[in-house]
Amino acid sequence: MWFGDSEVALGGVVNLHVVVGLGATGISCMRHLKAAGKEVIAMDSAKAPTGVQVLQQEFPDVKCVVSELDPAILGEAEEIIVSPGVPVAQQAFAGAKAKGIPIIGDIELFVREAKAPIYAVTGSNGKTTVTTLLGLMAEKAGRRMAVAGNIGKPVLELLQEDYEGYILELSSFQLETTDSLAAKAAVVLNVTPDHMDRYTDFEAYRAAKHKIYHHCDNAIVNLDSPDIWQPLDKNSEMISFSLLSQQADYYLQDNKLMQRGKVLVEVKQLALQGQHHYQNALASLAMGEVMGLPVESMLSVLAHFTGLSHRCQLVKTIRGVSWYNDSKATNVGATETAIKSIGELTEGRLLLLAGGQSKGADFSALRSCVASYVSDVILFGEDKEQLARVLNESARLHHVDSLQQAVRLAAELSQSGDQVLLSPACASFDMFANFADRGDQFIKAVEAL
Ligand code: UMA
Ligand code: ADP
Repeated sequence: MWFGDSEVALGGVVNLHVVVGLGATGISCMRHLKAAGKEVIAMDSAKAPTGVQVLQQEFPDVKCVVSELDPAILGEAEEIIVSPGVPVAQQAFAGAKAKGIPIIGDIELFVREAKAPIYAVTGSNGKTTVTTLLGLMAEKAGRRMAVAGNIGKPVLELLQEDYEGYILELSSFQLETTDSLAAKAAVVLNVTPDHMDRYTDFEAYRAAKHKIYHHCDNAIVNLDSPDIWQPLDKNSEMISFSLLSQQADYYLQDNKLMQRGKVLVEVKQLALQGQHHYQNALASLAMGEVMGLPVESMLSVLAHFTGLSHRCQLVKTIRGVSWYNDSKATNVGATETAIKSIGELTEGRLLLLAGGQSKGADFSALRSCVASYVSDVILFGEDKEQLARVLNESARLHHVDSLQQAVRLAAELSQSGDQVLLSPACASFDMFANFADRGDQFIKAVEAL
């Protein structure tokens, strides 16, 4: 379907740019390309994409194809700009690919224009936390740095203003379609399986994350997982962090965060306790070194940062039972981390609420940590049977139809001294608008107990 003048034919259109996906990213790409005077067509597989009204208001002359992607138009483009949520493996792009038409994303458009240094963060878990920490650390040091990317704000929105640096959270989807990034510093925090419905295998997912290191000046690497950063470009300086090895530049030793033999801080002085929080702190300190941030301002942020909503946050303690919201745990690695960190804190039982959309995940990695720490798993959502098949010998399983039922059942099953953890290991889109909506509904249900 066409919006706009259906008489318009493609013949004669030169330098055509096709923007695929009309969410937040697509709209930012439209604004950027139109401001640069480009000829643009917008396209979206949805019937009524969220950005279509903005598009019609701001660019009434722009043609927009909805309901499906049109391979013929894609095949006429000089460049195709896809949103992160658009898989480029789909058939509609085959012809364009065969013709060698570049398929890029908003990050590629951004890095071609950006003048200030880029500090780039990726990983399967901890991206938003580390990106936020770096933003707070820069602010504390009085530096004018922007924060954007997968965290929510499309990067192209930053080009309007002057900044002395850009702190970007980048997803594997965004990195897939970016070739010109040459970050001042880049970090892959960790890589555990996620988005397996989008990648052919784990290696393809890992390779997408690894692109963040291409042409970077300083590669910040996790010494505990060499497979996620090797090999590095020969011109990149390496700064390492580790939870296990004192050979790293930043590491954990005797409950202290260390920098090359020097004690930075005892972990008990940090607002957040637990191995993954220390990993995020060490990675942030290493990135901050390249950003030129004073250690004191970084440590001050770490001392006060109590974490982001929906990431393993204590909601409330009711009649001796502590209720934790970890709705942002949308993959197995995040849930494993939450179970271990809460499980190790508690003498009582741990009850887990999990389920949703699996995204092609293999849940078997959860088996042993559930067996070690969890007494009961309350399962909900589209792929709960998949979880049940894997966990049936690890804990008592209960099946429910809604998150509210899960909360009520957990209240019946738990007693003083126990912990209840919502950490779904799944995406939320089967039953909720997004992970934040799932977390908010959980909090509401807990508060109603
Ligand atoms: N669409 C198509 N064809 C398709 C698939 C999607 O036309 O085959 C259309 C949809 O109909 C929709 C549009 O694409 O109209 C949506 O694009 P999008 O999913 O890329 O969403 P945006 O609103 O542009 O948000 C994106 C990121 N979304 C995804 O990666 C799925 C946001 O990350 C990011 O904050 C934002 O750009 C700004 O950079 C969200 C996310 O879930 C938070 N990220 C994943 C994660 O963190 O696990 C990677
Ligand atoms: P991302 O942006 O990569 O999704 P977040 O900071 O939003 O990361 O955290 C997502 C989930 O991962 C939360 O459940 C959080 O508790 C968990 N998490 C945060 N940091 C780490 C880490 N370093 N390793 C493993 N899990 C983590």
